[in-house]
Amino acid sequence: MPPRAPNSMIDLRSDTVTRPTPEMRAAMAGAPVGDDVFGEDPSVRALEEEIASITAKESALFVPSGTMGNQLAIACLTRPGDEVIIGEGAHIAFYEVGAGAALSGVQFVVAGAGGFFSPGELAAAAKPTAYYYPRTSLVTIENTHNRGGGKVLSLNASIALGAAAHAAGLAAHLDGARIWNASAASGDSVRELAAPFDTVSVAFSKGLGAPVGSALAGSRAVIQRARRFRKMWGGGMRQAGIIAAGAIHALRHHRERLVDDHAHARLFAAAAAVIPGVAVDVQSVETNIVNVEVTAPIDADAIVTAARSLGLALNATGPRRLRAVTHLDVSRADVLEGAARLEEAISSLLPR
Ligand code: TLP
Repeated sequence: MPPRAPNSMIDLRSDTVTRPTPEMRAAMAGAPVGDDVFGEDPSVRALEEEIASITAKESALFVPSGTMGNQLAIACLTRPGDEVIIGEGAHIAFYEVGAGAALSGVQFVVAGAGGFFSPGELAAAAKPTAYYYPRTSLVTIENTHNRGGGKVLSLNASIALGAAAHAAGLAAHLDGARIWNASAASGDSVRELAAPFDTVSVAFSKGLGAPVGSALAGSRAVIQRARRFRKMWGGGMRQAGIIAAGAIHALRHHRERLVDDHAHARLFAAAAAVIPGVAVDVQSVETNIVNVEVTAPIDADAIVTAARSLGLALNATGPRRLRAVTHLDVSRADVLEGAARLEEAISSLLPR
């Protein structure tokens, strides 16, 4: 990474803000392409095969976004009127513009608290089978959990939840937008973490640093249906090999370094934890997301504005909560400088 100009913005809003590296751009520029709506783009096919192999599912589909991957899973695994079990704060229900209701006609029910839930909480959330209840047909889990501060769902818990869903006759989908981080942090392979689920969506444009794209993996039959919905929803892409090549490059070159992002997140968390006016649960930082709770009587939005004027971008994810995310484009020095800028921003707002 080239050294950062002293006062340039340190952007910790999301791991989606990365720019393609020169090597990634070169791979994209040189990618063999064809018309993917005719199934003729060799780079897209190669990416889909690689994802099917990494996740150990029969088939995979390249899609423009994580949102489309998740929503295709819902469309394929439910019927209108069905209920889908989610964890608290699940991206699929709270940050995808109501797509589950609009596109698939489903409603959501939250199991447990804090994002993850146990097999018992899953069973409690599933509706009995009387004809007047909505039919519970699908369970979705997020690993890592975004709202939960990048927490990893362990392999044992994943296996237990998948088994509980299947025993109750429900399908199970894994929102694996950050499954790469979960795998890097836990040492469990993506294949193992995805195995308990019927479908898994994975993202290339978050921790892996590609500019565009996600994939949905699952059985051949489900992915065939998903391909039809993708076209119906306007997601059929033509020479998409240009962007698929960025994803392939990211898979080959940016997975091993995710542990650096995790170390940087822990470093930021430790530095932020001692700032007067905020609290950080340093122990809970397992991957690249840090939740910062504001304990001083200051709105998170006001901190975001003050921090931005000092060259630090972060997100307010609640009235008293900030989120910082580490990624490919921030170094160890950047996160330490970011924490210093956060301290300056907060101290400028504290009542004297
Ligand atoms: N998350 C984004 C924002 O939308 C909040 C972020 O900055 O974290 N699943 C999970 C767990 C996600 O975190 C996201 C994006 C998605 C799905 C959706 O992916 P995209 O943005 O590609 O549709």
